[in-house]
Amino acid sequence: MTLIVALDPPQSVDDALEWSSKLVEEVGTAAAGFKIGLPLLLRAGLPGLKTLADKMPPESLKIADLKLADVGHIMSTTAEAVAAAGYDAVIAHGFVGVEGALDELADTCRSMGLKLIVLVSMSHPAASRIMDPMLDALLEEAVKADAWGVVAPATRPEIVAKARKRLGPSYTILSPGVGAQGAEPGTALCAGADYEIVGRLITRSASPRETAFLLLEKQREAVSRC
Ligand code: BMP
Repeated sequence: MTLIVALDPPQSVDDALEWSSKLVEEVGTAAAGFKIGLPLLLRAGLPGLKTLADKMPPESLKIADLKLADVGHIMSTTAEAVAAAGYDAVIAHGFVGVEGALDELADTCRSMGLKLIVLVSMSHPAASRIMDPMLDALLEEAVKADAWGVVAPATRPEIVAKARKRLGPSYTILSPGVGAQGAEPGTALCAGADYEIVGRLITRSASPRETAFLLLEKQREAVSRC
């Protein structure tokens, strides 16, 4: 499976936890995993995130995307909290670097059995100007931190390809930007990603389950051609 669903509730939804739980139930094992972020944490709280994690299929990746970017002990404390709530991966910004930041977080992740995912570029336009000139350095930090994987944008598949070339096959690459942000399903997979992270295309569709399966089919078609 090559799909991670981003559970970002719109502000218009009354009960963000119910909205997310329904999506988890509908999409189920069509997704390899689910990603939560600040919009859901702020509305459901940590107990809500725990309730949600318990509803996710046991084998699914449960990613806490809080885009950590702080000194080591603060990121570590945050990681411990999300691990206790049932999540098995955390995302941190690569730009904070290893010494005094990602090194401590990496130790905590190891001791808690958490996967560390380092963000090395982003899917929005400004990232190509601000972050991409630092791509090589950010990838080095991810390697030095012994990350499990990195985030790289489906909207700029050449960045995904560069990341794969530098990291080799043993790292996991996760790519957001498919659907609402314009990248076609399969674009990032063809460039070397393992998973595409998809939010609104699925979560705002009339039939999230059907849309998820359609997307998987489109990914398969694209991969068969690349
Ligand atoms: P959507 O498919 O609705 O655009 O959602 C994309 C998801 O991926 C959001 O949860 C967002 O926080 C995340 N994301 C992103 O869009 N670009 C990045 O560079 C990094 C992300 O984590």
